[in-house]
Amino acid sequence: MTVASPSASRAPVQLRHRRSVRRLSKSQLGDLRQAVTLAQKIGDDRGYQYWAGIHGLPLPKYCRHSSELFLPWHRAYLYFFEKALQDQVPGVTLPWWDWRDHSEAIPAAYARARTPEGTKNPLASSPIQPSGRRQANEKRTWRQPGDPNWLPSGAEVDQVRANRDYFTFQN
Ligand SMILES: [Cu+2]
Repeated sequence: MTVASPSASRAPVQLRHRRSVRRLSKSQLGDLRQAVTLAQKIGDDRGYQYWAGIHGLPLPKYCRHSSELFLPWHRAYLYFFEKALQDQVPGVTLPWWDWRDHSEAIPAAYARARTPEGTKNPLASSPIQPSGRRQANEKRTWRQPGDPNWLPSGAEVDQVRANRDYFTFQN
């Protein structure tokens, strides 16, 4: 019986790390916006509508909340969504932000309708394909983040992170 073993000839995988949205260079933010813009133009399962629909609109959505799958499901979702964006602009990564800083609910890179150059910001809103709309006049996505002070405090997050039991932690 032959047992497969890892091949030493496999090409090395380049490790990428996600950056804080507040520290993206103009070029990095431009690459992200370009990747989303290009993905928004694709109508099949490589496109933005497909990936956005898994977690919101267009319907139906498949997001897993209130279960032990919350964290692994979202981690995998972001990974594959990022891969779809990298198919448009190689090397682009999804940025992160620490929402314990309640002074800014949605970072400006995502919140502003227009870019500093005056173009439509693809990170702020996206078209919704007609078949995925809840109502016929719902043509673009929108956010409803709520009051940032409703988010957990830094102390509350630290308390959760100190948990040593994964199932208690993720709940
Ligand atoms: Cu979700």
